[in-house]
Amino acid sequence: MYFKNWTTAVLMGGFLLSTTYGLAQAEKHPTTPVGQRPNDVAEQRWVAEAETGLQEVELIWSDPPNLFVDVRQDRDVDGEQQGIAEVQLLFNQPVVLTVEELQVVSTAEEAPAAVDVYGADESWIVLLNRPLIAGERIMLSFGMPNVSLQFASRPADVNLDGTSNQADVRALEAAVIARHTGQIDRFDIDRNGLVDAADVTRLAELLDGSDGKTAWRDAGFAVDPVRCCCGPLGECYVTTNTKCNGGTTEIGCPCHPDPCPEVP
Ligand SMILES: [Ca+2]
Ligand SMILES: [Ca+2]
Repeated sequence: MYFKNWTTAVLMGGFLLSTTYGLAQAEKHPTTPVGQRPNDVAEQRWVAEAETGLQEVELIWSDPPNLFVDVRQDRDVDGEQQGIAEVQLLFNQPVVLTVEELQVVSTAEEAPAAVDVYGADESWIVLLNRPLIAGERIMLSFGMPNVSLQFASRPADVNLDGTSNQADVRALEAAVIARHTGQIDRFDIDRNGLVDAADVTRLAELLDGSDGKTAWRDAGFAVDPVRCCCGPLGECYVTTNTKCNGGTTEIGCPCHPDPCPEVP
């Protein structure tokens, strides 16, 4: 089960992890250097880890939550880079995670790598060697079946439709007028904890490329999730294409079992 509502996830995460990390840690989001938008999707062979014997493990909470879209990258805030580079995890039972078990698949030419994993029992933190770059999508999996997370960076795409344009400004303005506090991570573009007119200004900077940074107006982003595909010889691979290659069939991610069962 995943908490798809960000605020719920943060609040529950703060509560659940309060004895270990505290709410401040749960809300922390390190950053991202500005990167160029990946052009084409990448496709990577999936190498499944050996059977762990932890079939019953469930990821019951993460920060960011599964399928989280970061719409605020590409601008530092008070000297702090933005972007997803740290992932906090809470499992339903004690597990042991290692860097070697982690797999990261990305639409970027070079996927971010997990450089550190620390924690104990049910609570773990994964650190990537870089934040997601603008426009990137990744899938993170942990060497256990049916446990993976997907994140994306889509600067300025506030309404999450895959394009950054004036419609996002209108969506944000509506949130400001409505004093929207339910999805602050989408609407608090300048990260000051409030949703107000200053966020509209910051969004305009994202769209128009102030300070010599990329202008994201009319940028189009793929919104499809990363998918896993099974080939005729049982080979499983992960792709960021919009569909599996010919002769292969989409299956659930991460690839498990691998080799995957032959699909009739
Ligand atoms: Ca949009
Ligand atoms: Ca704000």
